Amino acid sequence: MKVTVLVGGVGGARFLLGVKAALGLPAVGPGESGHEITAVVNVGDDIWLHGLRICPDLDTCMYTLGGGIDSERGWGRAGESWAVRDELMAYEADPTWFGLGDRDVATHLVRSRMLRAGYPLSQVTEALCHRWQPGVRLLPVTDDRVETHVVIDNPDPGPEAPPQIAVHFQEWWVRHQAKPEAQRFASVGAETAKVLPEAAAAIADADVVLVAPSNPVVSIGTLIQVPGVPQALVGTKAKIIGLSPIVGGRPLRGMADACLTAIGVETSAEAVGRHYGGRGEGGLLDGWLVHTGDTAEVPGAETRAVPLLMTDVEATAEMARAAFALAGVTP
Ligand code: FO1
Repeated sequence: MKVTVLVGGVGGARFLLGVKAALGLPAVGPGESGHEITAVVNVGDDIWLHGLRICPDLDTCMYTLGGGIDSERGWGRAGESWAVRDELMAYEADPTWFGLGDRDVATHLVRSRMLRAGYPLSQVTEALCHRWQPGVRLLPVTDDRVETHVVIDNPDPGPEAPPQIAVHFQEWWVRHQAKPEAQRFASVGAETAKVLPEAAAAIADADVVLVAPSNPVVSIGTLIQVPGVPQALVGTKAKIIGLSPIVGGRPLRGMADACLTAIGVETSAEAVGRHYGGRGEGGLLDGWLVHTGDTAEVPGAETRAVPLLMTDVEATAEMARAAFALAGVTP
């Protein structure tokens, strides 16, 4: 069975562990099962810092599925040390608000060297995954630069200063902890970007497409706006099943509520499902899984309530199985 999963960062990576387990693969590392899992990953969080290209969502998926993640943080490497970061701070080399671990820096050095040599991000990712063996095909949604920037009120509006400024998503998310009210999100580069052909094909040829419980605005929202993705989603014969990242009116991790509020969407499983839209009404979803106890009416999509807490791999595998069942496919 060909399973294609649209993913962002931490939640998406954890969900992929369960998808692998549900298909008889070891959660971490490579395996043989006759099934093909392709993860189409958001690149909107990516950023150039200190001359290095950092791809948080791709790295979180690669490290999580390859066994190198620091599972407490949900990003970066296990067993990390911070000498480079501390030296950068000693030089007062801005930005100092983004923590680059020493082991993680090696990933960014390899990636940046390959990008500068002209390799596209998809080939860079394939090369990095040769070491990590994630057991799924990890594809950036595009090889092009698409970055999420956030428009906020100018924190120091001098007489000449503009009333609003745009900051990179990472600055809003990490430096400001998503506190400044996001006036809107801009996907810089989206208008000229094009979907990675292999990613479009993975959506078009899938037996089922899953929308991971990732941030519905800056991860899934950014991903499905890349030119070529909407066409692939409309055209696929596969059922498209989403899993709510909002449980009991709250995001399980991260600050998706700050993002949803910014776009005028209530923080609830039903509101996110309606935001994605039912496929029968021209939206994204054939099916929408919400957590037991939550309810959701999504016109044009079938909704089911199942446990959606990714407490361990088996619980997450059950979520994937529920999504397969809602799609009417059996591995
Ligand atoms: N998140 C933080 O809250 N603080 C950090 O210093 C930080 C550094 C970092 C370095 C590499 C990386 O891949 C991710 C990092 N993140 C950090 C997480 C990152 O902001 C988020 O994982 C995603 O961008 C949101 O999905």
